[in-house]
Amino acid sequence: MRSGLLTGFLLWTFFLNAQPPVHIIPQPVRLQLQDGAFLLDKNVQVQASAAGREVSGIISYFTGAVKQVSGYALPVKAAAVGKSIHFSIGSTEGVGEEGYVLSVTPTRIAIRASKPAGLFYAVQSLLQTLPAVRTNQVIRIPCMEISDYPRFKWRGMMLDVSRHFFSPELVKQFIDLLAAYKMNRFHWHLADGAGWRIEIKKYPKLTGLAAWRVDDWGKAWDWSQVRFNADRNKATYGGYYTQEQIKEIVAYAAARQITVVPEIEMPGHSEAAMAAYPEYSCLPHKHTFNEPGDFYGRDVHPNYCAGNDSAFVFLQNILEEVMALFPSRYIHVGGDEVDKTSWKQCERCQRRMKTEGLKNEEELQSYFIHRMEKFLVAHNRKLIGWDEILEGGLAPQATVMSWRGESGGIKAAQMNHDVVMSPTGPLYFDYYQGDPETEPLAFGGFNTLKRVYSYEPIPAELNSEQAKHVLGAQANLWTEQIASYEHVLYMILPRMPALAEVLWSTKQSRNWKDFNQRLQPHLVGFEQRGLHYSKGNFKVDI
Ligand code: TNX
Repeated sequence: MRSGLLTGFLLWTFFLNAQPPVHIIPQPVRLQLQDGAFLLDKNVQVQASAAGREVSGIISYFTGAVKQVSGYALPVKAAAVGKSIHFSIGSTEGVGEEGYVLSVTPTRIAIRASKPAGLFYAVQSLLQTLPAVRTNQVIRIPCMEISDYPRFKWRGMMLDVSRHFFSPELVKQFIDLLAAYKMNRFHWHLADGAGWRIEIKKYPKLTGLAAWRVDDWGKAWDWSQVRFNADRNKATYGGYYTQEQIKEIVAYAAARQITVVPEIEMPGHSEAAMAAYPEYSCLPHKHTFNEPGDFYGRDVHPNYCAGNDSAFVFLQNILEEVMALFPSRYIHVGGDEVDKTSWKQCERCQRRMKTEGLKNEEELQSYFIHRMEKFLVAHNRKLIGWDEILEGGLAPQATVMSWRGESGGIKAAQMNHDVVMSPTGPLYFDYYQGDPETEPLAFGGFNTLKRVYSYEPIPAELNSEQAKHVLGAQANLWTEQIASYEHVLYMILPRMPALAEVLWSTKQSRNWKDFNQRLQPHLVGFEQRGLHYSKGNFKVDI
């Protein structure tokens, strides 16, 4: 009896003093927990000591998120009194352009950064200490001091909206998730063989025709039955983003410190565009694009004709409209998996090779990309492309996205070109993350959570100068097999948060066991918010 009372007393005091665990992902560079807590209630006021639209946007993002979980609409004041949360822009030592300093005491939370980006990231850290969904309990934020900044400046995630289309609303939800984990590049794969997804005013057939197909391949994961839905969807399938919608998404992302990098694939992966405008291909007969995996399993793939100047004009006109919509310095021009057969069969291409002194079709591809780079550079933009752009000679200022392993990236960095690492293993999120027997059909491969978490973006082959060319890394979600947004979520959760930690936190702090522990409350949050995620069941990781 006495020992029962004692245990009860101990449990009670433990409960009163228990520090709610802080489970921030990505792990902050410096985090020091202290005794006590800031109790968030309806009397808390917010103070902004920095003016400007961007800062007030971040503050209303914060108060909006707090309102969702607490119900309190915290007032924003020029001079807050009492228990308060202070945002300020000012000098912060050692945390750089994206870093922040966050201090939580029982009466005051202070957030300081040299740029709005840092304030936004501090907000993300703070929000991760709140419940994931509406609660009627008092919210305790543990007292702590954080100073934090990212390891890499390119923390990216690509979404392929060509193979399957996702509405603007879903794209925004995707962006929200990236923002929650301090990711800052959204690579938007807007055009591929299976569908064109961006309105181009000059070429209406791209959206009138090339955005629609008969989808006889869309196997959607049936979430309620946990089995494949084998129904064949014969309806017209597709969609595209209007320029207005794109502007809105770009602004939405910018308010979350995310740059949207658009990709327009060339010279291959172009079946959809070629079906609408066959005159710009080498084989100007009928082209079709009926399947999400349209690039695969054909005899000859159409390419933009490298021997036809009007094909370049076509693409440059498209890029002009693209640049007007996307402020991103980088414009992605694809460049991967070009089937050179049509160029080999094309008289004009062969003639071009002769007049330009090009030895083979690889050099013709390089000529193609060089020409696009010249155009982009003249418009004050930078070209980025998949690692095939190295073949036949890299364009002088191009940045390489290394997907066929890291060798392309290593080579480019050794040539003093910037690089974004995105090797299929482990950064292709269309690959399996668990046992294929129980997982939804995936493209192939195995990229388990642990493999993602263990990824090191700087290859040992690079010396410290060359390593500076590695801007960061990104994961790619190709959607041949992914027809629903639930499935998108399932493929990126929780692998994306693992990648976020790889890209933000220090190399020394990486700890799989600790990450796993911090991840658990996030999984509960996903559950509570109805977000599908993989529980992971791949034995090698356990
Ligand atoms: C290769 S990665 C592709 C994509 C496919 C992907 C499937 C790359 C630049 N090209 O077209 O969707 O594999 O994993």
